[in-house]
Amino acid sequence: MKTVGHYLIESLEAAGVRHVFGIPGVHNLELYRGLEGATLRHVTGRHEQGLGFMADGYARLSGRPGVCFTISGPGVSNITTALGQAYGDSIPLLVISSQNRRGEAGSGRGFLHELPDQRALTLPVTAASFAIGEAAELPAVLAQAFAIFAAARPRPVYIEIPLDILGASADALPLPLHHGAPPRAEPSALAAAAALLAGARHPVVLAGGGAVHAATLLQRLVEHLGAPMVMTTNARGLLPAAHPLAVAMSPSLPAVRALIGAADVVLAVGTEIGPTDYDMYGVSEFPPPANLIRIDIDAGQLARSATPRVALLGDAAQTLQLLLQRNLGAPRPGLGADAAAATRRQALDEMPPVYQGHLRLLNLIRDTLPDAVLVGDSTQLVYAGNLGFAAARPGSWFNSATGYGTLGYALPASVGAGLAAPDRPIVCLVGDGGLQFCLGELAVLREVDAWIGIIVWNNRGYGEIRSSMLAAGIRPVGVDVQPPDFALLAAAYGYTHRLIETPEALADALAQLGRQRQIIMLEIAAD
Ligand SMILES: Cc1ncc(C[n+]2csc(CCOP(=O)(O)OP(=O)(O)O)c2C)c(N)n1
Ligand SMILES: [Mg+2]
Repeated sequence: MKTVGHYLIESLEAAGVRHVFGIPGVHNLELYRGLEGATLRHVTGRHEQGLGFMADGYARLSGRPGVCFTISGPGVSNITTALGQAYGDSIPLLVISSQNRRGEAGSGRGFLHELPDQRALTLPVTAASFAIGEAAELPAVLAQAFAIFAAARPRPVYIEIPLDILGASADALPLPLHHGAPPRAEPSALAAAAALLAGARHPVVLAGGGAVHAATLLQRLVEHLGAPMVMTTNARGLLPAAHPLAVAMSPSLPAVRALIGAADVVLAVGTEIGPTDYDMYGVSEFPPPANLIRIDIDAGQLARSATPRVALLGDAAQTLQLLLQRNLGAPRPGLGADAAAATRRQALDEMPPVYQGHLRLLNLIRDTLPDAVLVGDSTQLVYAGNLGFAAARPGSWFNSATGYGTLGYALPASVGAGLAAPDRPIVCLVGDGGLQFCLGELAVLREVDAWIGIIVWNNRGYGEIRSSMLAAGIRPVGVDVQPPDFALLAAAYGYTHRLIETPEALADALAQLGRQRQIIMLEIAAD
């Protein structure tokens, strides 16, 4: 008999899924029966939060949804933080969990893992959340999940399946359909956008995480228009670091704001224009540009944060392609290069010296390992990077300091990123505090043959919060938390550890990492 567990694995394989991140338990055993003989590779985490972060890092680099298996109850509550980060950053995740048997779930009698309404718990952090009541519902529910990933704003989807259904027969179930194409921008709106851009004398492009798959098209467009391109955290690298039109700097910075403010037309592509990028310190709201054109796959998002004069509802790549087929005036590639250069200089000058130092360190990492993926947590080095780090290429800079802003992300997300891009070294940027949130996932690095340098920014506590307390006139309390001995910790897992005291030592260690696949922890003693 083919069970629902088998059927799910078959459906995922048919959808092109190659990795699944999971933790088994008595409730989801039937999912694991389905794995026997499958081509899917199962990666076991040490905590469900870690599973979700792994799947997130995997999705960002592979462009495919990250898939997780969890048990009912604590498996689901543990993974919701990772769903929150993925929801905030529009990352496609599919979480499949078990639920108590029909009739037992939510009865209040105290069955193992009983959590009355798992769906309600996941609803605020998913694009869609499904509680399966009959096996026959599965083909349509899976098809909806795949349609969201293929044709809508990519965000997490949650599906729970009672354990009596997981073990039931699926002989009669058809494989889910794959359907759905993203919305296509209206010709009249495209014409209006093209006319505005063709007449622009000082255009600026704002690129966000929704444009990560459209790097080549964006480059063609900004080069045609001569438009400086401001990249949010999730868009870093869409123009290469040294490109004359690249402004890999936060639109929270006054100099970048001034550049955008002086533009006569602003084209925003796949960006929420959200506060964690555009008003990082909550100082003053981003002033909406007067002549704004927005491209977004989410109709609701087009109307949020800044009302555009022209709204183009569609996938970023497809819409840019359509726009490039229109008359955008004569090419004027050099137009905005001086303004972009002046903005970069001024924004850097305005930054506090300590951030400038952090940026030099990040540049050293990039220049020593140009192929590396820098995966960050919420820590001081990463904040500086989000303000002004120019990534070498797309898929080279992402972290959890924006959006939901959770600690603990970087280490497990590095595991997922490494699985999706096995030929690129990963540099994990994490604070001593953040690393302790998901410490258990260190074990997984060996199991997946990771190629990784974990840079531990050790300032012996919650440094950024310590500074915030001092700035707010609060005597620091609860922030000077003792880190473990990282050398012993690395040894416990069988990894190399180096205490890094100079930039030269960091460059040397990273160059070695570049030459040889290895797992190494590089501890930087920070102030
Ligand atoms: C889950 C979670 N809990 C608490 C916070 C609040 N928080 C933000 S940064 C930070 C300090 C983190 O310390 P560490 O990782 O050592 O980085 P540092 O600031 O010292 O560079 C804390 C506690 C958070 N962002 N996420
Ligand atoms: Mg710290």
